[in-house]
Amino acid sequence: FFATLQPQPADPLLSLIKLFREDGRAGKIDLGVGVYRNDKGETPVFRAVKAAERKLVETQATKAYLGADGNVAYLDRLRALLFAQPAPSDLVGLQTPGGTGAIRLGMEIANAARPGTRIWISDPSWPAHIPLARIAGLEPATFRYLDPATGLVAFDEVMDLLRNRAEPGDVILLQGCCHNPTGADLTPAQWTEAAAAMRERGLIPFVDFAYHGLGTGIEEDLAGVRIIADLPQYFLAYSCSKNFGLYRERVGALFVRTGSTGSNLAVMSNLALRSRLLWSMPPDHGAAIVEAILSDAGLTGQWQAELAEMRARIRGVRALFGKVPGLAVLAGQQGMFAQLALQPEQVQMLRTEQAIYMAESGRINLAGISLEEAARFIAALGDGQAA
Ligand code: PLP
Ligand code: TYF
Repeated sequence: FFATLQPQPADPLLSLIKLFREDGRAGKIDLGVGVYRNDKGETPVFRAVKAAERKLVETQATKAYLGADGNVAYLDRLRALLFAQPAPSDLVGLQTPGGTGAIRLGMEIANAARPGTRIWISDPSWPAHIPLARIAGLEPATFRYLDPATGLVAFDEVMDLLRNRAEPGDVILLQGCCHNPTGADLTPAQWTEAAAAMRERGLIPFVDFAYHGLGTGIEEDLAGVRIIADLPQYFLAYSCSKNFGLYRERVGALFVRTGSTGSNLAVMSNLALRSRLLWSMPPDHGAAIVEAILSDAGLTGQWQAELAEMRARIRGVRALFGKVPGLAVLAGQQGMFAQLALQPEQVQMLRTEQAIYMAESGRINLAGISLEEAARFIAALGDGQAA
């Protein structure tokens, strides 16, 4: 029965977790998978999360099923956090297992509405985007995103896509902030220009928002999403994995602006049907934590302070790298990731000779390094480039 199956490659980013764990060398450095670490290399549970969990243990009265759309109070809190108030009446939302669940479900709905729709994905992007689009039935296509000379978004290419290459009804996948893997984000003025072009040409934005609060600030990081939110129809896939440190709890949400309240029932019931067929209903614990944090001013303040600490640390590492010849662009970019101009052989050499782990693409997770280790990494990079 299973003889027809071919072995599939493991996710290269997730494979790094295991490779790194198995490396016995002292002083090894993990710049691989996108998980925030503090200066000691730990990914601690947020204090606000611990407090919310204690509260849940005390107060949660049942673990009985919730409905297919998940925790409604959690969704209301996210809606209030993300959208200008009052949120439009044609905005529907559903809790999902992580940002990945939201992306998959959004793509399923896009394909259910218009089978085989083309979806434009930045090159480079998070490696799961293209296979997720394909498995949902969409037709992925790519556009060049980064200008390596400046470290900024190749905005002319983005606008050429939106004005000329994409066709009405195409979906445009954009990351809300802290672009993975480049760290290059659109400026608010560029978001405005891009949104105007999408409106004019009938393109449907699909925003993947997985790093809210890890860029400049909780409010500042919303600039792009708020501009897109004025468009008549869009998808927004939200993840609480990084900004609440809830990775393994699988907390996310999908919001869809349907274009008219008359479409809400059709869109929402199709979302509910497909989510039921994919995962029945989303896991509760993580979303209950987020709800507990966002519904308590004290916990919200604590969460905001912890996120601010993370941003400050990432900025510190960026500033340090920014002083290295050839890496100045890193100082002005956003979030945990940066794309280094390394060949796969150089990446391999850093791994075997220096115990420094990063994605084969040369993407590094800046939060993976302590300020102390950074000096060794920078020196190793110099050696690698000279070799
Ligand atoms: N989108 C991007 C750009 C990401 O980097 C990630 C990373 O994990 C996700 C979505 C999905 O996150 P999760 O499914 O863990 O919430
Ligand atoms: O890009 C990253 O490293 C994070 C974590 O299949 C991740 O987004 C990587 C691969 C994957 C799921 C999450």
